[in-house]
Amino acid sequence: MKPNTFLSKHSALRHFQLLARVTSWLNVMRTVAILQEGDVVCLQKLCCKAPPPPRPEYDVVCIGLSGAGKTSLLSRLCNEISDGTVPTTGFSIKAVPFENAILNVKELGGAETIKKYWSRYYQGSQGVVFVLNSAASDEEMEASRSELLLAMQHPQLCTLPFLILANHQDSPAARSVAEIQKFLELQPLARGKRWILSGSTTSNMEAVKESFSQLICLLEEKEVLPSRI
Ligand SMILES: Nc1nc2c(ncn2[C@@H]2O[C@H](COP(=O)(O)OP(=O)(O)OP(=O)(O)O)[C@@H](O)[C@H]2O)c(=O)[nH]1
Ligand SMILES: [Mg+2]
Repeated sequence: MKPNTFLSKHSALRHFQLLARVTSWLNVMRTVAILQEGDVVCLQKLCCKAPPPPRPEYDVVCIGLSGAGKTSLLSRLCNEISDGTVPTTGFSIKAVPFENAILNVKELGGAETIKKYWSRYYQGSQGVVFVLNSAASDEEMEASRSELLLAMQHPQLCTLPFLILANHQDSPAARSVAEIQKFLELQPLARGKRWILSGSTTSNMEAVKESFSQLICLLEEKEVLPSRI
């Protein structure tokens, strides 16, 4: 009897151990199954989420006399830090990313030898950025004004929104935005046109981004708004 009892106890124990192993294995399997299920749900959520809509792109031409700061501002907007900016020979194109849009900005060099060819590169533009040096001599300010007025009257630009940046605002000799607005006498010519005049400096790029955001708002407007002046 005893050996039999021992055997039955022994086999019961083995059965119990086996059962425990199978149960724990089943639990593990169930846990893995649950995890996998969860993972699938997560993956589905990640993969099946609609991609964000593409940002609209606008082609913008950037002009202004040499040294106004066009390359410096655009490089910083693209997070490119360049020491010792060299004058732009010909033109340079940068895709400048903003939260709601991408601006493909074509900067035209402002040197005397290049300036006369600016109008050849206007075609296809949807907006204009005009940069001037607020601390320039009166003579250079006058030259800037003439170029701006020519651009505003050009058949390929006259209906487009303009962002005018009175740059170098950090310079001690810089004229204020109000002084520049008075000096430029844009009112008669710019009446009915969409334009923004903002002060800017490479040392405050947040303000520059805000000015570009306002330009993007103008670019997004479907219909031409009445005079902003
Ligand atoms: N203090 C100061 N210096 C600036 C500012 N913007 C540009 N500069 C300096 O002005 C010089 C000319 O700047 P650029 O960006 O090359 O000017 P640009 O308009 O591209 O000139 P071109 O390519 O020749 O038409 C550089 O030495 C810049 O560092 C500014 O807001 N403040
Ligand atoms: Mg340049």
